[in-house]
Amino acid sequence: MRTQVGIVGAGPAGLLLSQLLHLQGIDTVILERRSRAYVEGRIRAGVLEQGTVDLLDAAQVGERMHQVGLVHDGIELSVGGKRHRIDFRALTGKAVTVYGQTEVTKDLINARLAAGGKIMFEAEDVGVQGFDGKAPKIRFRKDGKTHELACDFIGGCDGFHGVCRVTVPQDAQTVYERIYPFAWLGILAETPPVSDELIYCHHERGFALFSMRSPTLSRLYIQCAPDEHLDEWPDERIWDELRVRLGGDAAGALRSAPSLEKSITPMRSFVAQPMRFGRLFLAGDAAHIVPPTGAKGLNLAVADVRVLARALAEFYASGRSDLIEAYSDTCVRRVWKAQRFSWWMTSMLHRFPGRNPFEDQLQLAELDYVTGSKAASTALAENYVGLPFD
Ligand code: FAS
Ligand code: PHB
Repeated sequence: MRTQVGIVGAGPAGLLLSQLLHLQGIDTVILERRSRAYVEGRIRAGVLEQGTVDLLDAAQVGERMHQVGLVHDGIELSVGGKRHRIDFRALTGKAVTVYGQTEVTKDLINARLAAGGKIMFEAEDVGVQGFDGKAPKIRFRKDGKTHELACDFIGGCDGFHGVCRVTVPQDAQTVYERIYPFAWLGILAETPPVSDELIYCHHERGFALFSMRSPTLSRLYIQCAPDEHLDEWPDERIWDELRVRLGGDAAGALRSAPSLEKSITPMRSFVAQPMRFGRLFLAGDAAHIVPPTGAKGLNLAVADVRVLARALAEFYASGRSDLIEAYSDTCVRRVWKAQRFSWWMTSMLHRFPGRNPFEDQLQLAELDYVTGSKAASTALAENYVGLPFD
């Protein structure tokens, strides 16, 4: 088998890269180890920066997003039950769109398959090789047979637990990591959101987030210990905890419902750089992980693919390789700004075990400053809606 760009992973990064290259007449094959149903069933991110919305439109997969996505002009920060609105529109002229990653993934898969795109689901034992030379190859097993895909370039879009990053020699990359002493317990429930906009709660019992997927579907998170088990969290306990951390009138308005999905996500900040090794390009979670407090995970994956698709299209169109050479440096600059913002939001809004009273007061002073200063809330808004592209 042969293609121009072999892509490992059918998450948002791999699918969007394939779609953007297709629109430039460049052939791709995606190898995904999971089934289509599994990939389309995963509940992950939900907030899209304006830049992500614009790129999904450019990729011709934005129609349903504009039909059912919710445009939000701001968020609320709740401190000890007192709510403060951060008005993105007034502070930056921009907004975000609430549209589930699950839906983005479905739209991209439908578009790829409708255009005759090649996505191999349930591809096993994927291995990448030869990317330090001129003839990269991807080996995989499908239906019990071993296959080899020859290509010019490899898009390593296989997420944090993928094969591409770990195939790169360790001494060729530098890894930066911070693991947080807490996790997020998230549920999806068929109940109306308590507010029209997201509410990020700082509370002495820990962080909570009130998000949504539609006017009838809520996505809710509470901070928990990293080693907690789901069976310690029956629905009733989750709803009680959500009410306590939200407080105020909204707590009374929160209508509980059976959880449709329940999961615990560990919290880490992670960067592996550079993001390019010869003809292998890492994009998205394969190269970096942010704690979800800043809603940057999906948006960073899309930002990487924006740079990569353009670099490869220019190479095929004109033979230019300067954008390919600059791929890693261009992406890493944005990655670290998003890392800084995500770490800052996480540090400001979560309760760290073993903290001391001095740190408690600093956290409250930070929240007081951010909710009271136009300059500080503008800085938050600017990062949340998405920093301009270089
Ligand atoms: P993905 O992980 O989405 O996709 C990688 C794909 O590669 C997967 O389909 C995987 O099956 C496949 N793959 C892996 N190894 C392979 C192999 N060896 N062979 C073939 N295929 C392989 N962000 C937020 O902003 N808000 C959230 O609430 C949020 N929640 C999250 C919850 C979880 C559990 C996770 C893991 C992430 C969450 N994120 C969240 C971040 C998330 O949105 C990611 O940033 C986003 O999925 C990144 O997209 P990709 O880089 O495409 O990686
Ligand atoms: C979500 O809706 O899943 C979501 C929203 C904002 C975040 C994280 C997750 O910061």
